[in-house]
Amino acid sequence: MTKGYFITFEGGEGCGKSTQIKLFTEYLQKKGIPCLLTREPGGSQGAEEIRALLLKGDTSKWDKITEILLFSAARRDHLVKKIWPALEQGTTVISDRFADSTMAYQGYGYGINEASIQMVNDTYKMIAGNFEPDLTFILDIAPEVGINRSMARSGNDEQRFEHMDLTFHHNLRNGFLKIASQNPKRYAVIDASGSIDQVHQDIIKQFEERL
Ligand code: T5A
Repeated sequence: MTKGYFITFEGGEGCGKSTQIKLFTEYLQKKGIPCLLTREPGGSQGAEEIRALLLKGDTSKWDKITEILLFSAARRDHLVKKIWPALEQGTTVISDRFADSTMAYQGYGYGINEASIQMVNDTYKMIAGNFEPDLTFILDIAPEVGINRSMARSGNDEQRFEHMDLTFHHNLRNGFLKIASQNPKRYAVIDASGSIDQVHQDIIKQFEERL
C-alpha cells in the first residue's frame, strides 16, 4: 500500500490556518483522496491533555526548556497514536501546526538563542528521527494583522501566546521565513493577507505544482 502524504500548515497567530485547512481538506475529499485532519499541540488524547497545560494561563508559566519538552512529549504521542498509523494506511494527514512551530516559537520567538535552537533540533531527532512533512505551507502575515484577527474572536481562552509582546511575534515571523528559506522544496510560503478565496487558490496552485 502507498503511504499517505504528510502536509502541515504553519504561521503566526491568526494567519488563517484553520480556515484554510478546512477548505484544503474539502478540496482533497472532492478529489477522492482519503485524508485526516489533525492539530498540534494535541491531536491524540494524551497530547490534547498536554495542550491545555501549554495554552492556558500566564505567559511566563513555563521556562523555555520545559516548554520545548512539553510540546515534544505531546508531538511524540500524536505521531505514535495518530499520524504514523494513518500514513501507513495510505491516508494523507494534514496537521494544523507541527514541529516548525516549535522551532519558530520556542527557538526564535524569544530571540535567537543557539542553545534553544539546538535543543529544539535535538529533541525532534529524539522523538521523530528523520521523519518530516512532505509539504509545509507557511501562511505569512504581519503580526499586527494576525493578532487582531485572532483577538477579535470571542470565547477563546487558549491565548497564552497571543499575549506575548510584539517583538516575540516579529521574531517568530522571521523565524518561519528563515526556516522556509533553508528548504524551498519542502516549504511553500503563502501571502496570507489576501481574501480567504485568494489564499485558498494560492495553496491549491502550490499543492498541484509540488505533489
Ligand atoms: N505553539 C504550537 C507553540 O508555541 N509551539 C508549538 O510547537 C506548537 C505546535 C497553538 C498555539 O501554540 C503555539 C502556537 C499557538 O499560539 P493554535 O490552536 O494553532 O494554537 O492557535 P493559533 O495559531 O492562534 O490559531 P488560530 O486558530 O487562533 O488562528 P488561525 O488558525 O491561524 O486562524 P483562523 O483560520 O482561525 O482565523 C482567525 C480569524 O481570522 C479570520 C477567521 O474567520 C477567524 O475569525 N480569517 C480571515 N479574515 C480575513 N481574511 C482572511 N484571509 C482570513 N482568514 C481567516
